[in-house]
Amino acid sequence: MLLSRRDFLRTTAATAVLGPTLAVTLSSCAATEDVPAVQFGAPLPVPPLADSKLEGGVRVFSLVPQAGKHEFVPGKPADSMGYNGSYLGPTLRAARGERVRIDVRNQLTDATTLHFHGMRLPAADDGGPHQMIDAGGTSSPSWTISQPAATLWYHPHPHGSTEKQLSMGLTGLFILDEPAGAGEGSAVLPHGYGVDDFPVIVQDRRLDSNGQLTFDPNGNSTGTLGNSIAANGVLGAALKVTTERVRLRLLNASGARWFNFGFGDGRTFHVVASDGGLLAAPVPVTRVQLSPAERAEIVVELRAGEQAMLRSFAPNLGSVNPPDSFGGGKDFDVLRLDAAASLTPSSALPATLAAIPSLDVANAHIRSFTLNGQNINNHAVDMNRVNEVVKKGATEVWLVDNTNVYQHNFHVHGVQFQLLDVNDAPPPAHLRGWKDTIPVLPRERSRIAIIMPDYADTQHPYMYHCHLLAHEDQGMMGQYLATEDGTGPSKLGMDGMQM
Ligand SMILES: [Cu+2]
Repeated sequence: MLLSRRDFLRTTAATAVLGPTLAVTLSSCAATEDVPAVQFGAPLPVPPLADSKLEGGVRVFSLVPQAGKHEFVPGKPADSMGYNGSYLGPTLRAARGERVRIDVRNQLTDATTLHFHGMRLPAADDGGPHQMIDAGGTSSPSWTISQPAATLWYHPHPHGSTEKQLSMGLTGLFILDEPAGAGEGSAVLPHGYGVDDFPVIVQDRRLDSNGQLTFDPNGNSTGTLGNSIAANGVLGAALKVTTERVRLRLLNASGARWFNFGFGDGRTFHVVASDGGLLAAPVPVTRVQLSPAERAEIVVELRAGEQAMLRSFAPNLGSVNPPDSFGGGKDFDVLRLDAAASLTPSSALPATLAAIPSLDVANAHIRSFTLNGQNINNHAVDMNRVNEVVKKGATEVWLVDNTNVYQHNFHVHGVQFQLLDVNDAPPPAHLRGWKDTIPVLPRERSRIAIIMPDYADTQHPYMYHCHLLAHEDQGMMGQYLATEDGTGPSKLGMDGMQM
């Protein structure tokens, strides 16, 4: 018996009412199609805040990439990977102005890297594919946090194995705060970690009939699409809400799947932050779409005693495709919010959140990036070749153009940028804050304004790439140097190659 996903969701809803005997029957039925049956109600785990120690004014964290076992399906432990544990990693947290150091000890049997996605930092500390950490090896990147409060994240970036290592679970959040007493908008947004402020790492996972993680980068033109949806590593998660408003820090940590988040009852919620920090003001929406690696912080209001299902509706992947191509066309339940019988009052949302500076692009250097197949500007990455050299701290405008009939996205390391326009039209309000990753739908052209990194280095490049992980692994990536005067070598010396 084959069920469409929509029928399946209806069936699942029915089993909740009809009881466990029927649920078993329907589970075995649904297991014959591509989406295993899931009952919602498992408590949403909250990744622990990482311990840190102060050493001479430096906040020091310790991360150990390691193999483990993780149960997506009860009784069927899957081989997995995590940081300081068996799946995902602790949430790192530091404030603007603090100097941090991350001591990494690689206990995997494979080489890895540790990339800080969205962070303004020196290229040598970025953890891109040039900063390989051998099995058993260590690394200690260190820098000073110099950007606004934001929900960033960390993950491996070894060229050719990024999809595999992320698929196994190597992903964590890096939350940045304003210095204590800085008095910005987040002070009145929900901000009690694990109380009314929750990280929600959403991933599609491809599980086989034994509950094991698998991946299939060549399964379609955009990479592995999973058959199960995990929130913080759990299928069918539920969050007990005890306050009138909750802040959800949504990260799409999938390899290829796009999510179009909304609620089952169509309720309005507010987007308060994009990839790189708070928006100018809360933006009321009923949907927020995230391509892989994008984040959105949302604030949801609940009534006492109610349930609200966070869902992913069929994403907009561009009108040239049939709806179910490349991960379109499907709805998924993601996370159920269960409001307590009485709720602690929350502050009203502030009218304004953060000042987003308007970047002066009148004299900006303009560069073009054409996305075609798994190439950028007709080339797969050459790890020795410098594709672009920029002047440190300069403002540039990059044009990103997708000539394909399927979607890509575009991420630039070491910076946050602003989306100026999409096909010459202004972006929607919730995409007008700081970004580090933008969707690029079929035949779409976007312009972004970037303040280049403040660090000059003629040896260590930053990467830019499609964040569909199969594309990235296939070489849909380029590299740029930031130097004092905007000139530099077209090849990296052997000193720059640490692979
Ligand atoms: Cu791509």
